[in-house]
Amino acid sequence: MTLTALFDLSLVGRREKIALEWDREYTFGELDSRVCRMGHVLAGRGLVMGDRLCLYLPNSLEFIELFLAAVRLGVIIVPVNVLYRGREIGHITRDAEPAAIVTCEALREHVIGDAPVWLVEDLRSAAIGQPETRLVSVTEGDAPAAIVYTSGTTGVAKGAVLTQRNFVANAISLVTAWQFTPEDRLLLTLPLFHVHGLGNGLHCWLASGCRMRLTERFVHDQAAGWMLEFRPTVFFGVPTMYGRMLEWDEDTAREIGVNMRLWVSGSAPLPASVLEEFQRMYGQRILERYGMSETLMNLSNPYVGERRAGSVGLPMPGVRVRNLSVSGEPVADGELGELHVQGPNLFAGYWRLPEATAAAFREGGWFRTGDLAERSADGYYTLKGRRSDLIISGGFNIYPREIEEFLAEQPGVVEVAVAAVSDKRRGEVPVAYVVSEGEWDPAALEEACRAELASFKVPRAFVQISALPRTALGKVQKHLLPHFTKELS
Ligand code: MLC
Repeated sequence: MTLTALFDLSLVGRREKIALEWDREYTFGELDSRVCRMGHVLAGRGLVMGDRLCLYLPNSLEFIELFLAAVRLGVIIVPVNVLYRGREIGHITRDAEPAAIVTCEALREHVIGDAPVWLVEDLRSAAIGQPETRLVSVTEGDAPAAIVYTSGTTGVAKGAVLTQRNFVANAISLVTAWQFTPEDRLLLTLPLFHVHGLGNGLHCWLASGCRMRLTERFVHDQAAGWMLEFRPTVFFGVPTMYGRMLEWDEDTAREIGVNMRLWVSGSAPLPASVLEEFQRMYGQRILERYGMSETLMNLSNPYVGERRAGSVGLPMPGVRVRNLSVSGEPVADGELGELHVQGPNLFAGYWRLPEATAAAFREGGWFRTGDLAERSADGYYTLKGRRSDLIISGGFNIYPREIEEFLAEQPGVVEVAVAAVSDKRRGEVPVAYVVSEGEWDPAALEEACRAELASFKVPRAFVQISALPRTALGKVQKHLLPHFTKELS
């Protein structure tokens, strides 16, 4: 099945129903017409099947229109985190070779590279006079729908190619497992440039035909008001958001809880203390699930049944999960292994990187997640750490290697290691340990990072050390870095 066929169940099948609250209410029919018009704009600018189109845009109605129009034309969307800056954007536009990068006036100054820049403000005006006839290329479900950049141990972001079928399988499986109906009301504050907001939020909405209120982002001192006003039945969030919601007053929490049927958490581990306190205040138990950009959703605590604190639950429909030892043998329940997954949700490979793609899979199409896990005797998986030194801050992934490589290029930096320090609000934040020569100027290092990297990747502190702790073979031992004690929140 293609995404267009799946989404048409709502866009065509529920034309009169209210679909979206953005600046006003839109029916599915109106939305469909807007997508048709945007399709003509894109086709008129010469986009054809297989072309890449970067979207460097905050959440908006136009983001949705562009995504859906591209999917119909077989154009591959490359979503770009709005917090990315020069270095990150430069890499993506060089690597994906997009026909254009769509951005807005406010973000334009950050776009570098040779790709043509299309302003969303212009596309919006151009769409007004377009016909409402449908342009749909004949694609199979195996056609790529998006390339989502995800960093790796190499320090350079790799493009995970997700097919239409990957997204379709994910949406159908979530709608079923989490019991979505057209009567649901989804409040979506997650960014659409990541698979959590896009593949879960946007696609569950369109596949189920429920009503969605979209906001530009999660603003913690406004979100309580949105919830009281919109009365959502479903909310998708990262643990930082749930942590923030514990700061709201108890009456508000109780009131919000009355209409809600499902709170889902993902993208970073949910502390058991947040789960318990949230249940006390809101009257419901958050459902924790586990996914990745390369695989979309893999495991979830059950909708009906025990939602176990600290566990990411059981395999999603259609997903096979194995816990394997280093040599590829299944490990016994209760023992630590590396989590491997297989199913229709697995991406097609890394964009133009056959070697990295081959390295990511084992025989039989099993994808190596890089996460270490244990399975209980009754089948629940619990994540116990990662093979790589990935840092997750507020639900955004940070690969230390990328920051280390950037800092190593700065004047006076001899050697550098970036490691995670725990943070009450964001879960983890990066801290840089630097061996330097000449004058020690941490402010200059911070400024350089701010200019070229997303704000969540800028180290929260720069610590000068005399040498990096290394093994006899020269590998940096991050656990031996001086313990960082300064309060960061
Ligand atoms: C954060 N910022 C944003 C932003 N989100 N700016 C623009 N648009 C957004 N969507 C910036 C803020 O301006 C600020 O910048 C800094 O980030 C911190 O924001 P905050 O609101 O002060 O902090 P906080 O209350 O901690 O909330 C942050 C947050 C954000 C939770 C809203 O971290 C967030 O939206 N996280 C979601 C990440 C996500 O969707 N991950 C999914 C990955 S997919 P400054 O310059 O002042 O620091 C994946 C697979 C899976 O992992 O399984 O889901």
